[in-house]
Amino acid sequence: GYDAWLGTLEGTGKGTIEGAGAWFGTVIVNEQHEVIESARAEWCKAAEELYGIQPSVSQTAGEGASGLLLGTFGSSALLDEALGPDASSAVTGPEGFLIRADRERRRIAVGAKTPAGVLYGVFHLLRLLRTGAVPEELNAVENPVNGLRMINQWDNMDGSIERGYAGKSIFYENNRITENLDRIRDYARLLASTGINAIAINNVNVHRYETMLLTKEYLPDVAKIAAVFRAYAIKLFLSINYASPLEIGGLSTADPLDPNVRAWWKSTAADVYAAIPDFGGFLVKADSENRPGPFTYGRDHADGSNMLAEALQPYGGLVIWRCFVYNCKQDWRDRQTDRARAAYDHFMPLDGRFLDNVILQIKNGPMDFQVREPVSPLFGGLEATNQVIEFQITQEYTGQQRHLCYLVPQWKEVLDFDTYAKGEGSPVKRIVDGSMFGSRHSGFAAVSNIGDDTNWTGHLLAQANLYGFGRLAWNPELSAEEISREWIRQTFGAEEQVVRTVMGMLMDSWSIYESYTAPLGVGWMVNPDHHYGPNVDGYEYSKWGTYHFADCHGIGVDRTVATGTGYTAQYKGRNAEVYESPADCPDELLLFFHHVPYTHRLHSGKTVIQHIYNTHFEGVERADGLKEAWAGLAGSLPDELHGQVAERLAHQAVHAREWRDIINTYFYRKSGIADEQGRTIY
Ligand code: BDP
Repeated sequence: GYDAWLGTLEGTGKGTIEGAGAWFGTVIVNEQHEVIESARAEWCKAAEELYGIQPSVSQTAGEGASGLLLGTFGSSALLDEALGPDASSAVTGPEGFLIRADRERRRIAVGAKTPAGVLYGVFHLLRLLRTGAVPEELNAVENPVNGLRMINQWDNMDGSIERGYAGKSIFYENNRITENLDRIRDYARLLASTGINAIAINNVNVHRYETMLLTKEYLPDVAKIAAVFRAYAIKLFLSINYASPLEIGGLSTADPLDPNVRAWWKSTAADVYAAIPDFGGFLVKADSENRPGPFTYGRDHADGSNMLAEALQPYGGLVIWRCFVYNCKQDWRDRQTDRARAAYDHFMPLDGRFLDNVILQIKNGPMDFQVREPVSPLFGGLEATNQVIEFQITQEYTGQQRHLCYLVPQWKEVLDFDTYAKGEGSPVKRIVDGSMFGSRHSGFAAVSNIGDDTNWTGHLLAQANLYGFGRLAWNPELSAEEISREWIRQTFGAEEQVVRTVMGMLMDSWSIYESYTAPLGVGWMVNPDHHYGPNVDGYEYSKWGTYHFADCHGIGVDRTVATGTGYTAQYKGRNAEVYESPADCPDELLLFFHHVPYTHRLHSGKTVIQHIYNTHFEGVERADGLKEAWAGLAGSLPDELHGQVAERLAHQAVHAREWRDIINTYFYRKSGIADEQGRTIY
């Protein structure tokens, strides 16, 4: 699993392509640029691995030459001629590319406006070849839909990873930056191959050592990592501690309006850019879950972020400011403290007050990466503020990479959700790609799921989530099926039974996980702190604002305007009405928005209690089904890879039973209502 989707095609051996020697035997490239050099190296490595060809590299070639031509537009007459006259108009964005094949000459040309575009073009070419394209049919134009396509590492310098489920950090050990850059380089390759162009390399919870990454002691090592990513056209960002002026600056305040604080950040920015001239900027978690922020000084988040933005502005740097801001020490006495309301309540009044190089990073839902949540109403609410959407690839609440949960279908639902921001037809994807409100900066960010496990993601099939995130950030119109098919074919080869089976497993997995965990959008019900495994009341009587309110009469959170927290009013148009009404609210979100009796009848025709029983019994059967489907692939995949996944699926099946039994028993005891089908509930 180490090579992930960039390896040889498992089980299928070297590919054969008619005339491969002519098509792939030469690379013609005449530019000196490290990103183009990466593109060339990727091509040569893959040609060797896939076809057993070691291409020769040349700078020039005669008109009739065959082979692969690489470069930016205008870099050679031969390339321009091979790409055709419409090339530069077809490639609209700086990172787009064009691929053109010439059957007669046995020549493929990859051209772009920038070296980054050339690299993406080569990776796309390899993707096409790995998924069965024949050279003569290669013709493609691609332009990424989203500008920022970013990964967030939640890595700590002691080597641990917050919410990491695949081993230790590949970036840090013993509070130092690792000296082993090879693994980081391989990670950069994987990310760039999916189109990722930015990375924040430390946890958003920035503690003592991570705070020091901004100091002259650590910056030279940070610069080494930046150099690795630079060769793959990925910009490096750091998460910063808002209290840095106090903790490492020797000041007595971090007040964003204090002149000394402002001067300190300016000189710190100068140090950072002296070490890393193309540094991306800062990612900031402030006033959230006990992290410091401008609230301490009676300032708001526009004051707080704009101050940093001014410091970075001379260098073109960005401030990515997270909206995951809520009171984590609350009780429910005051309806207004509904945690779901918090981000909107904090940030809506600030819309339009942020500088141009500030971007708000908004989690997909209002709570926290649950298996099911509505879409954050900030999407469609904010109109005059740069925004990126934040997804969680690491499976904190979706099985922690021990359970299978392919998240692309969930992300697709979020992206396709109609916000009604400008009336019908205002989906989230048009807001986060910047087109709806003409935002200067916009895009996707997500929390990574990798660690130093050999296969990167612990669960081999969880690689599909990392791959899928990058692909979706590049083009949110790709379907979850298409993305899974691409990933499977590049990872496991083309055998039809393998492709069909794995795709079926991936596509069902989110719904399976949802079916045996917290029901109908209510969320949580996990063990506190580590968040793995069932615990219905684990968060029920704590301060985190994460409740289900189950008693002997009913369950769910009343978030209506009429009788509840008023959260539904944060939505626009039809959404506000649909969510306000228990009769209209979609089943899968009913308990997120309403407190209902167990006998409440869903649109499905089932009562809430019967739905809980049914889905939990079926969920276990479906988890067993995953295990069996995979067992059927023994012999069609390398034993080692097959074994890894089989082991996880066996655990999942057992653990799904634990979920079923705890949830069903709890609700049977609370409600006193028996299962219609008389199944045993312990
Ligand atoms: C929650 C995690 C916590 C993170 C936080 C965040 O439990 O570890 O620090 O999100 O996004 O999901 O900042």
